[in-house]
Amino acid sequence: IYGQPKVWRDCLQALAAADLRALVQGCEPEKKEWVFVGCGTSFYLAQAAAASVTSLLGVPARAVPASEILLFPALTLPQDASRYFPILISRSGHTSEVLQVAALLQSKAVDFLAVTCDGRELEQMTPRVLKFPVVEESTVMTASFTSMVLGLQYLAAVLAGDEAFLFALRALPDHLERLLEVYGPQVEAFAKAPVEDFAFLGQGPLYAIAQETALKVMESSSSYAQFFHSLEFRHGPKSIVGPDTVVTALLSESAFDAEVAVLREMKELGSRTLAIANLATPDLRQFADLVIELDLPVPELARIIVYVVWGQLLGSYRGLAKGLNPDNPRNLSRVVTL
Ligand code: F1P
Repeated sequence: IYGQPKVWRDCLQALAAADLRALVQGCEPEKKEWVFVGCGTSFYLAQAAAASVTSLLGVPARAVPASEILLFPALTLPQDASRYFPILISRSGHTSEVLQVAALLQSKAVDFLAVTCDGRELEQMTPRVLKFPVVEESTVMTASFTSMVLGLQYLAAVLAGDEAFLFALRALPDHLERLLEVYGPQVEAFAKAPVEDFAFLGQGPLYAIAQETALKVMESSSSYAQFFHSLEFRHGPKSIVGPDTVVTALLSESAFDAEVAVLREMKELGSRTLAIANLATPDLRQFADLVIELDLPVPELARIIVYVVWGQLLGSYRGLAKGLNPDNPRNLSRVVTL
């Protein structure tokens, strides 16, 4: 987790050298709908990528779990194969459900892009491969998640010709280095409290990040963690809130006031609260138990991978505090093969 600034720098270097336009030639998102596919963390990655493509290029894009394509194909993909461009995401390139989707696409002669770190079987199944220089020993995906989101945002920004966005992405490693020094120890101390019940709230592109953050905390610390759209939390889920819960708000800039109001309400109901914001207000500092202020002078969308790092740390430190090995969670394997 602490190595992410270096891993991002390596990925940015590889992306700058790659011919990204050629990778998607003939299947640009204005011509075909991009459908991002993955399992587990790679499905949340798919959601972050779809939101990024829509925001940067102004065209619809979607994310679906690989299992949904296999089990309910008519609900997920159009009959007419010329209308969509699947992007299959898998750190290992070895997950059975993703490989089965790849085989299905091959049988229909549908072109697809593979996004991966290890490559394995997946990269053999298509000439279009975006491979990231990320070596991750842990069962739990951390740097591979952030790097692949970074890479897919980079690809979308290249296609959009958005130089300012590319410039912002290139600045992220230095910013994260600074933030890890300040907030790493604070998250470590926060994670010592014996809490078993976590809720992560986010909206827009940060909803995918809330999902991934909850998964990190579940995997790394074997705790209960849920995720919700921030304002949805009031519609029922808040009945779980009390002194044994931690509610974390991933606060956007565009919906800041509405999202802060939810977090304040949960504090008043007795929950411990953690806020991650780009710029914190005095009011937020006053009621939240921990505030992580990113202070990133980059577009809101370019910040999303920095939001997930604190949940990665929270899960790992919580797991360590419980005497667990966060790299090797119980019941999990690095790759799910059926
Ligand atoms: C995806 C994944 C992980 C999860 C677990 C099993 O793998 O579901 O998200 O943490 O370790 O694998 P991949 O298809 O991206 O390799």
